[in-house]
Amino acid sequence: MNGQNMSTTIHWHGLRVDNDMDSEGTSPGFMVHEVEKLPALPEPTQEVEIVLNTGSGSAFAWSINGDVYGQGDAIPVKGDRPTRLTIVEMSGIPHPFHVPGQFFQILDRDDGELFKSAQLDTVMVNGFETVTIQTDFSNPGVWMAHCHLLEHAELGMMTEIHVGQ
Ligand SMILES: [Cu+2]
Repeated sequence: MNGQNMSTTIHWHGLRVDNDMDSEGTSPGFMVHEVEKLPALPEPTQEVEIVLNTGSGSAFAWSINGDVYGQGDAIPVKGDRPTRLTIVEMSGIPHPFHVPGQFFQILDRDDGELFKSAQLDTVMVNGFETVTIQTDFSNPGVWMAHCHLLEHAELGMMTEIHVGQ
């Protein structure tokens, strides 16, 4: 589902769906809503780059922004402001990338289907692909962003996003 080209694990989060979007273009039980016309997004006032790659020096490690989880710094962002995230895949391997606690919309991608939804929390980033998404970071706190292939997450493809007030 969701145009993903490989299997992954799924866990459901509470999705905030406007009443006028409910059941639009979906089957009963589906919680992801695809709509043709989304509200125009505000211009982003902060930008974050997330680089997905293997871990340096090991064929059995995965990294975000050059760091295997636990070796690097968290990503600090200011909350409640439109933020553009550029996710760059460098290894050639696809990763379903999960940004917990927030919802985002895909702005642009190099290949794959441009899935039109304002309610995503995971996006498939294909090998060597760059995907640009936008979120408001409306949910403050410490959130563990990670690849949703759990073996990649366990081998380091996780990072903390610290969403401030
Ligand atoms: Cu992965």
